[in-house]
Amino acid sequence: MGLSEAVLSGERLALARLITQIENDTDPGRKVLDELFPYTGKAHLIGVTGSPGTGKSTLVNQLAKYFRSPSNGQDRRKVGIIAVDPSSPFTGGAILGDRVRMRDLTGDAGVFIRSMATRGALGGLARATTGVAQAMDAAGFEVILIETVGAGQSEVDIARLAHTTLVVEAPGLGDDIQAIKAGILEIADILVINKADLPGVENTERALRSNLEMGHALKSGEDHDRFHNVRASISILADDSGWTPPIVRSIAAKGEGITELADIINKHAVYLKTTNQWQQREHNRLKTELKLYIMDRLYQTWREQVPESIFEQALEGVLQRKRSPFETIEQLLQKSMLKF
Ligand SMILES: Nc1nc2c(ncn2[C@@H]2O[C@H](COP(=O)(O)OP(=O)(O)OP(=O)(O)O)[C@@H](O)[C@H]2O)c(=O)[nH]1
Ligand SMILES: [Mg+2]
Repeated sequence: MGLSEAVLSGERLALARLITQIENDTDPGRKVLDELFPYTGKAHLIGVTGSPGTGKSTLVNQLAKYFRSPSNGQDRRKVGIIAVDPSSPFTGGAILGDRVRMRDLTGDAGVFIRSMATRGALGGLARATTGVAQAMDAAGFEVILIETVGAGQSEVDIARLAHTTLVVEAPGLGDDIQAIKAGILEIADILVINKADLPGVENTERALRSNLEMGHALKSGEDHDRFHNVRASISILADDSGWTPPIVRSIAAKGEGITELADIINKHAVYLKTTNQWQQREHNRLKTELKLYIMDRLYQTWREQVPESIFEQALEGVLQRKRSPFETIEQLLQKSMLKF
């Protein structure tokens, strides 16, 4: 049996092998993904992002347990987890910590966990993450949780690869919510205030709400009076698509608020499907994916044509302020065979 068939039939070892190939961006790995692509598109991709230490891994662990629970009144769903760690190497503390936190999920054949670290060039991580999500999707994992630290553009890109994006905040990160600086609130479908057992929850919620109001309500001309009659935990601010990014509180460490959160995640999927926006998201998602591939591929191809010495020389010219980066790129492009 080939690797594709083995993955399709749900063999864990085959999936693990394929994922390694995807991470290393090998030709055979790409070929298997090509073969599997027609079998993808079934999973609900859920991005979980937010500032470091807000409890994302703990939350992902709890959500996975919930989706695996036979007692939640719904079908048990197979859950894939991708923990993307943009900073630390594979053996890093954060990932080791995640392993410990997710220990209670191991041994369940309906859960597959993979941690990934940054490698390769521009777009490499997002590309690999997409590939891993596709592999899990083809292998029959119905819910795929993708955890990223919301610290920069690459995390935002990864979040865009999801159907539903959770932005996780926690009290005590300072008056200014860190994620706001990264513009990450704009990509939130659901806002989670985790660590709701800590003091300052009200402040965090107020800060989030006022930022949402600035971002969404004024734009869409919502009637401000409506804000006063609303349940504290639910925001009525609608984005352009008509979805209201709710604010949900949780205490992931104690498993509190998880049922409510899972419920809203499911509602978001239903909402997307009944309003045709699932297709719209798929369109946007695949567009982002194609863009990432193109960026990655063009950059790699171009770099292969430009000898390191020439690149370094050009960089030196920029360092000495002889030429601007823009002029430098123009010159380098003229020297290479790739024309734009
Ligand atoms: N008080 C409290 N602590 C929590 C809660 N949820 C998680 N924690 C703790 O917060 C710490 C960080 O949790 P993680 O789940 O690793 O957070 P993370 O966002 O995944 O962290 P990074 O991946 O490193 O950004 C751990 O010590 C958790 O036990 C909660 O609801 N309340
Ligand atoms: Mg984590």
